Amino acid sequence: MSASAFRPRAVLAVLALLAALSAAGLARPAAVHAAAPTPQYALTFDDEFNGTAVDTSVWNHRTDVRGNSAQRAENVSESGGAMHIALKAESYNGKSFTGGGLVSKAKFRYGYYETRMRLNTGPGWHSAFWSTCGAGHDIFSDCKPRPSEIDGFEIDSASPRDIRMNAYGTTTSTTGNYDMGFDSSAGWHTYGYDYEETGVSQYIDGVLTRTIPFSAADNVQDWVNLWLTTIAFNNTPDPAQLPATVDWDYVRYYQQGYYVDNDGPTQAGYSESGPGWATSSLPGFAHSTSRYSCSPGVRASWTFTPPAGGTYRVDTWNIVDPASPPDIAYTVSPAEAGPHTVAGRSGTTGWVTLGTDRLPAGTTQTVTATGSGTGCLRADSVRFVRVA
Ligand SMILES: [Ca+2]
Repeated sequence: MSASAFRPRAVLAVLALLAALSAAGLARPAAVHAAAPTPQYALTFDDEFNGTAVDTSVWNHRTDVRGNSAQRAENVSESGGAMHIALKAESYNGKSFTGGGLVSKAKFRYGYYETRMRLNTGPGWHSAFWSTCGAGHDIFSDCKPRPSEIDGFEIDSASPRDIRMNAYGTTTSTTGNYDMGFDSSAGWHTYGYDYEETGVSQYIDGVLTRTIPFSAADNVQDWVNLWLTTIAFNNTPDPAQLPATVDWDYVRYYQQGYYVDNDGPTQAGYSESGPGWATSSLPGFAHSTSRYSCSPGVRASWTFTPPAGGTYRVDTWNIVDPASPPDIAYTVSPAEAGPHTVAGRSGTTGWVTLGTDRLPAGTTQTVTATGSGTGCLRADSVRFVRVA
């Protein structure tokens, strides 16, 4: 993804509109957003917060006790086209302050996440738009072992001009605090992060501001829930400035790449035929499991229906091993080229491109690998990346 694909003129127009609305006293701009990094990204999840109550079919509430606050479901409301997290001075669950937040029930991975947010005024509160595993009850025991965490932004209300982005996997990386050039409690702004295999990039009002690159050793590759939360943390709130609210206009998630895997949230698109299939000791993409069968004629298939028409590149995660077939036959249907043969015993484990095809919206594409009986067919993940 390249920053140059952004449309700064459109962003400037949006900013001008925001300024006009603000001057007119309209606090919440309607239906304006910075949009995804390139047109190849498709919106695959969103909540515009246009209802009168939080959609609990989509969201769990953050209800843990952390830092200086306990989190309460009743502190989160939806009205006027936005979601609001109320920040209060009240005794609850052993704390003197309460905050709250939402945690998606669904897990996501690579893609561009965006929200528009207006911070509270007054110190002591820590707002974050971030990705990690969990149901919101206890961030340290919801998921074991602790998975990747990407903090698309963290803002401490004691320093409302400063933002940071962090990535936690095997290693820890942070941009450190830096000045956004505005007070995030004084108005609405758009905040995004693009989480990809190769790193995570932070966007403010549609402008790429910071990138944290990943190496394979960083291991920041998990399926994770999406969190929009505000807790009392890092500083002590001032009761004289409470209650207060942090307002969230919407949350949107866009994807350019779609992964179909034998395990995890997309395993419904994976199927096997023939005897002898078992889970391998060889890891698949991003530390997932892989499958294998040594029987002749067995097949593994991956199916994908794009959310938007376009040109998609098809890659298979090829697990190179001395026991793999020397040549693995792949078919892609429908496809503009093929069939394809992938070397199973030479080279290194990783993505191998099978082809690039135009797919109308709603067309299901199927990738099939067939075992020859010479060696053991290995099956893991196929990705479909929209390139045009
Ligand atoms: Ca896998």
